[in-house]
Amino acid sequence: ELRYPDRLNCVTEFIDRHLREGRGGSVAILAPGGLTWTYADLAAEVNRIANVLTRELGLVPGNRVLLRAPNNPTMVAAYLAVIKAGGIVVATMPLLRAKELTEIVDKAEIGLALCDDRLMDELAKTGASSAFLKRIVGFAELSSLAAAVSPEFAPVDTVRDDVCLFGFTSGTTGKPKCTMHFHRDLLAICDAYSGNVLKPQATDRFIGSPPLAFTFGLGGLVLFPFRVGASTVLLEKASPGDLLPAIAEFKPTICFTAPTAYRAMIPALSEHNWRSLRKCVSAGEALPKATFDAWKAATGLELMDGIGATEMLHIFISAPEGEIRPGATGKPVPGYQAKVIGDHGEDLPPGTPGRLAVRGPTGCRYLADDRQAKYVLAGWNITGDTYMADADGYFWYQARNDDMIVSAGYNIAGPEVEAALLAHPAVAEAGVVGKPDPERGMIVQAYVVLKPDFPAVPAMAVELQVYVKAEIAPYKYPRAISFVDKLPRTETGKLQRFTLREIAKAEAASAEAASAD
Ligand code: 3UK
Repeated sequence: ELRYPDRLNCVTEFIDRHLREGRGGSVAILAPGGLTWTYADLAAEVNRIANVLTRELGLVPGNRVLLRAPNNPTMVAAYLAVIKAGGIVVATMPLLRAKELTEIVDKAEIGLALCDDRLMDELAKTGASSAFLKRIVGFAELSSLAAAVSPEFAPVDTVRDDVCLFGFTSGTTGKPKCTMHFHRDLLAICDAYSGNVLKPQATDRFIGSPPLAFTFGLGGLVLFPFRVGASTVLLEKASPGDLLPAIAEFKPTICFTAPTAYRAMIPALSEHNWRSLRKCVSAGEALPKATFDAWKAATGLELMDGIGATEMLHIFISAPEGEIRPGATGKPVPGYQAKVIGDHGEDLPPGTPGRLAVRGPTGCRYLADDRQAKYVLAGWNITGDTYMADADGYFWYQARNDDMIVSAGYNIAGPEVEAALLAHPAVAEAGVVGKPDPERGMIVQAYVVLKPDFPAVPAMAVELQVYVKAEIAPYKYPRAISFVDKLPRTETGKLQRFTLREIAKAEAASAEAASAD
């Protein structure tokens, strides 16, 4: 069980403790352009910003502060300064537009924003129209204010159950959901997932692509390294094409990114020196076995899959090295419980797919949302995923609950068909959804990105259909295959099946109109 003192400001554990224990000279942050911050440098920067927040910007404990920036050192310092000053961080994705920022500002009742100057425009539109947002401070102004104040700041004396961060997820549709996390949660994800599954050392160096506004990135690129006094490489640009050269330059040992990025890096591995890598974590969406196998064949490393959620802050099902089963997500992380339940909440036996429910120290608490009554039952969070448990307690991902395709009475999981397609040597990416069909209700429609040098011709579609029929139950094969240049994805690396479903629906409607003519 995870125990923390009643009075706790988590930033003291992530930074001040290292100074107290003589590690102030260890490197905390590296960034392109030669920037290096030790833990002492980081502590001073955090303290200066905390002084600006409390003395000049009027922050009082419990205030919510919006952060908007790419992954860079000032973003991290501002993040930790808000928490050290007793505030609540609301970090936002760099690609969000004014409309989405306004929804967040209104829902979280945010009065102050700290913003990288390059991302100011959309936020300024929000500020102009908001009843809540009173002040936006650019990073350049923040730095000049910070340079004029003391590098000492005593942490605000919060308790372990004080909220210190709001996590927003937009989901695929509708209004953004907001979940609340405590000071102790930020330590708990380090001590439960990172400490038991990832097991980093102070000598490790972390790198990766997820934005810090995505809690996958916050954990993997800030909290896990800082918990053990390790270092992190922050990249403002971290597409697969940027990540490999950065790995060659900075020689990190631990990498965090999404399955699609690992797939995209495989063909280019031979052109870069990636051999410093020891552990590679994959999350955000399902890791197909074909991707696991291809990464292992190319690097000798076993990708560490893990399912996490903003609701639970980080990963709650995964497997340590030596216990990985390719194709399975893993077992509940120590400290968490997971189960597969039926439509009426009953436990389902091994081998039966059903709804995933998870319970643990870090969630789930929605802010002002009737989702709490619907999706959190007796402490168990219903994640919205269909999973199957096996007799050994491993959990196997099937689909998002609404990504099941019902075709001529069969239930077909889109991701299973995608995984089968990805095992074919010609396929780079695949997205599979239901397409309305007058006879079958739905047919299985695949959108496929081919690898370079494979022709997008009808014979290729037939070859893929034959291939899938041999890999999985034949009734699951994609009756329709379209070749596309790329698939729609979120900033967090998730396939936007919602968008694919709309495309499929429009295609079906126009096909029907054409046949009626
Ligand atoms: C899906 C996965 C299969 C799944 C997240 C690690 O993704 C994160 O949080 P979100 O709130 O989305 C949660 C949903 O994403 N998912 C995530 N990982 C996996 N599906 N296999 C996986 N390994 O539908 C889940 O319900 O954006 C991931 C750490 C922190 C996070 N916030």
